Amino acid sequence: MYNPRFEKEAFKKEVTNNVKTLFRRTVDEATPQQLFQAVSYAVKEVIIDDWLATQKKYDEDDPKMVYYMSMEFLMGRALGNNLINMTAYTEVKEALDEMGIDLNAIEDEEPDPALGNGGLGRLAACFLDSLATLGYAAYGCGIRYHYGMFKQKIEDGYQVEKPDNWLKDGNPFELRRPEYAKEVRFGGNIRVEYDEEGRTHFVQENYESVLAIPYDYPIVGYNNHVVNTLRIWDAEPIVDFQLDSFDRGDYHKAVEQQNLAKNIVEVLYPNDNHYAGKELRLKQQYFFISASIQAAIVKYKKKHDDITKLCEKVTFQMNDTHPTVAVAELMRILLDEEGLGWNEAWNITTKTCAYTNHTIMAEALEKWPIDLFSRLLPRIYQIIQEIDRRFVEQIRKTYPGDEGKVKRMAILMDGQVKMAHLAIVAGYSVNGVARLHTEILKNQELKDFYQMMPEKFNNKTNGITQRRFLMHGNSLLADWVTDKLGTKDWITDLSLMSGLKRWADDEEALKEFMSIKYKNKERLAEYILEHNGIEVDPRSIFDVQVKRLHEYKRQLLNILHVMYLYNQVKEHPEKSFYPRTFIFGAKASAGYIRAKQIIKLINSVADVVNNDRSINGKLKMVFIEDYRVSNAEWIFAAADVSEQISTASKEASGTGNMKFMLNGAPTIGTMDGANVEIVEEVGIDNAFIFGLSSDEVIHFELNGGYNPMDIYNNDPDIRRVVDQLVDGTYAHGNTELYRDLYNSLLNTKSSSRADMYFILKDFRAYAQAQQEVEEAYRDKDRWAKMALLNTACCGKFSSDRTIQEYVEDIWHLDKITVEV
Ligand code: 26Q
Repeated sequence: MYNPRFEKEAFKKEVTNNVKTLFRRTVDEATPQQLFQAVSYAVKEVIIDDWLATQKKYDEDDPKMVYYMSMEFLMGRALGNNLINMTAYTEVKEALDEMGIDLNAIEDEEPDPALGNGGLGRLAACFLDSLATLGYAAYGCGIRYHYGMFKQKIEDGYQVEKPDNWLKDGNPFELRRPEYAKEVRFGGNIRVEYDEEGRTHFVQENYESVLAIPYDYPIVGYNNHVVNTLRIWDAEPIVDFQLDSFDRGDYHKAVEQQNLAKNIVEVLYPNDNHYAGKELRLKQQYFFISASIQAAIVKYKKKHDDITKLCEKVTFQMNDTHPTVAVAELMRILLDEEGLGWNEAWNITTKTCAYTNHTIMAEALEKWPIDLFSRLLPRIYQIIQEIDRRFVEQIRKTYPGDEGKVKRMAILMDGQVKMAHLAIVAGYSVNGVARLHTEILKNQELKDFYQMMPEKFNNKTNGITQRRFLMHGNSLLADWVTDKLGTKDWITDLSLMSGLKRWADDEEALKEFMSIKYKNKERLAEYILEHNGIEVDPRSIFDVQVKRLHEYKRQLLNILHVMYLYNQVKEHPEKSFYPRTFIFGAKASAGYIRAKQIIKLINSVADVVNNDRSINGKLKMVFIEDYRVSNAEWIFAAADVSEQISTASKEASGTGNMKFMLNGAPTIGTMDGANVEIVEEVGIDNAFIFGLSSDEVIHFELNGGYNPMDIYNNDPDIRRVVDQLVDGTYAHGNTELYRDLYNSLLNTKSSSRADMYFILKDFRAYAQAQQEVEEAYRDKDRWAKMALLNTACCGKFSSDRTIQEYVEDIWHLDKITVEV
C-alpha cells in the first residue's frame, strides 16, 4: 500500500534534517540511538497531523468517551508499531535502506517501555490499539513511572534486578502538557463548615499536595487516521523550592513536597497477582486517579453544563481494583465541588464507573488497612464510609437477619477497606475476562454479589492485537496469510482467518507454513546463541513457557517434567526420543522468594542437561533473560508448543495463550481461563489438554486439599524427581538449596497445604500429554495441519472483538471517522 505522506525523498530529507538540528551531526556521523530519535521525530511529525485532526473531530462530533484507568500500560516499542498502523512500514524501510540505515537496528535502539507487569498491563495496551483502530474515542489514563518493570539479569543462575531507566535518552513520542496540570492532595484533616443557607462544606486542611503533569502519547489506529491519547501523569512539587525563604516552616514543607513528588511516580511495583499493602502504592493510585478524573470533568464541562448527564458522554473503566478510588474521587468532586446532593452524585457515579476483575486469587485482592487509608485520604474515606453505611442498610433490607451477608459483603470490615466490594457496589458493570473465570466469579468468589445484583455481571473474554503480534512480530506469516486469503482485511477483521482452513489439507501450503515456522525458529536460535551462548537446533521441538513466574502458573511442573525426561533419556538411551528444546522466560517479583528459587532451579537443570554430552543434544533448555514485549514477539513466532499449564481455576484468562495460537503453536494446557475457549475454537484434537478441571480443584480446596504423599509413595518416577530436588543432583551436592521447593510439594508445614497447586496430582496427566505432543510432532503432516488450524481458528481472540463487545454491552460509544 502506497502511503503518500511518506513520500520517500521528503522523508529522507526530514530525517537528515532532524539529525542535524537535534545532534549537530550528519547521518553518517550519527549513532544508532541518534538515528532512532531522528527517525522517530520524522514519524511523529506525520502522526501529529492525524492527532490534531482526530481531536478536532472529537470536538465537532462530541462522541461518548471511555477513560481506561489502569496502573499499568505495557506498551512495548512504539516506532515499528506506529509505522505498521500508519501503513508506512515498507516505505520507511526502503527510504532508510537507501540512506544506509537498517530499520530493524534502529527499532532495536528504542527502549521497550515496560510500565506494566504482565497480562493486565499488556491487555490495556492491546485495548488502546483496538479502540483507535475501531474509531472509538478513548483515553488511557496511567502513571509515568520513571522506572518501569526491572531489567532481569541472570547471574550464576539467580535473578538479579536492574533498574529500567527507560527515559534516560528522552522519549520522542511523548508530549508534555503542563497547561493541563492538576493538584492532588494527601493527608491533613477535614473541617466541617456551614454556610448562610445552612449547607455543609468539607474543607481539607493541613494537607500535602503534588502537581500532576500529564504526558500524552499518540495511539495510532490502523490505516484510519485516528490517533487517540494515552495520558500518563508525572508528579512535580507544587510550591517551588525557594531557597531564599526565611520561613523554616515553608522550607520544610517545600522539602517534603519535593520528596512526595519524587517518590510517587518513581517506580512501578513489580508484583503480579499479589497485593502488598504499601502506603506508596495507595498514593500512586489516588495520584493518577484524582488527576484523571479532574481532567475528565473539566473536559466534560467545557461542552456541557448539566453535570447530571455525565454518563451520556463519559465512562470510566477500572482495570482491576487498582483504580477503584475513582468511585470516591468522582463522588468528592460532585459533592464538594459541584455542590450536588448525595443521591444525585451517587446516581451519576453508578452510571459512569465500571469494573473489570482479573483474578480470583485471595492474595491479589486489595484490602487497605482503615487507619492507613483514612490518614492518607481523609475525605475519600468519609465518602466510602457513607457508601458502606448505605450499602449495609440495603443488605439488611434485602436479607433481614442475615448478618453473615453483611460480614461477607460490607466494604468496611475487620479494619479494612475492601476495594473489590467498593468497585462492585459502585460499578454499573462487573466483568470477568474469560467465560470460565466469569462463571467462577458468579458462582463462587462473588456469589453473594451476583445474587444481589445479577444484572451487573458479564463476561468479556480477553483478546490480543494482531497488528503487533502477527504483522510486526511475524511478518513472514503475515504475508503468507494475506497471500492465502487474497486480502489484507484480516488486519482489522481477524475472523477472516477461518478462510485459512481450506489450506489445511493442501500439501504445498502446509509446507510453506512450516518453512515459515522454521525460519522464525532460526531467528530465535540466533538470538539465543547471542544472548545465552547456547546452540539450539531449529529442527528440535521448541516447547515454550513464557509468562510471569508464579506458583499457580506451575513452571515447577514443567521443570519437574524436564527432570523426568532427562532421567528417561539417560536410563534408556536406546529408546527413540524426539529432540526438544524447552524454552523458559519469566520475571519473578523481587520479593517472591519461592519464585526466585524456581528460576534458579530452571537454570541449574539447564546447566546439567545442556552440558551432558551423553544425551546427544536430545534435550536442551534455555532460560531467556529479561522476557519482555520486544523479545516476546520473536518467541511467539518461533514456538512449536505453547505451555498453558496453570492450576485449573487460577488463571483468569491468559493472553499469551492467544499469541501462541495466532502464530501457529498448539497448546498443551489445562482447562483454565481462555484455554477453554481456545479448545472450543480449534477443536480438542488440535490441542493437548490434561489435568484436573476447575471444579475438581475447587472441590479439593473446599475439602482441605489432597495428600501428595500417596502419589509420592506409589509412583517411583515422580518420587525420583522430587527427591532429586534434595539429593544435590542439580545443586553441586548441596541438599538444602531446593529444600523449600521440596517441602512445598510434600510438607504441610511449609505452606498451609502441601502441593497447593496440584503439581504432583497433575504430573502423570501432563507427562502423558507431552508424550502425545511428541507422537503428533513425529507425524509431520499431522503436525503442520494442527499448527495451521491453530492460526486459522484464532479469529475470536482479537482484542478488536473484545473491544467491540465492551462497546456494545458496557460503554455504548459512538464511532468516529477522521478524514484528512
Ligand atoms: C496489587 C497491589 C499492589 C501491588 C501490585 C498489585 C498488582 C499488580 C499487578 C496486582 C495484580 C497485577 C496483575 C495482574 C494480572 O496481570 N492479571 C492477569 O490479567 C490478565 C488480563 O486479564 C489475565 O489474562 C491473566 O489471567 C491475569 O493473571
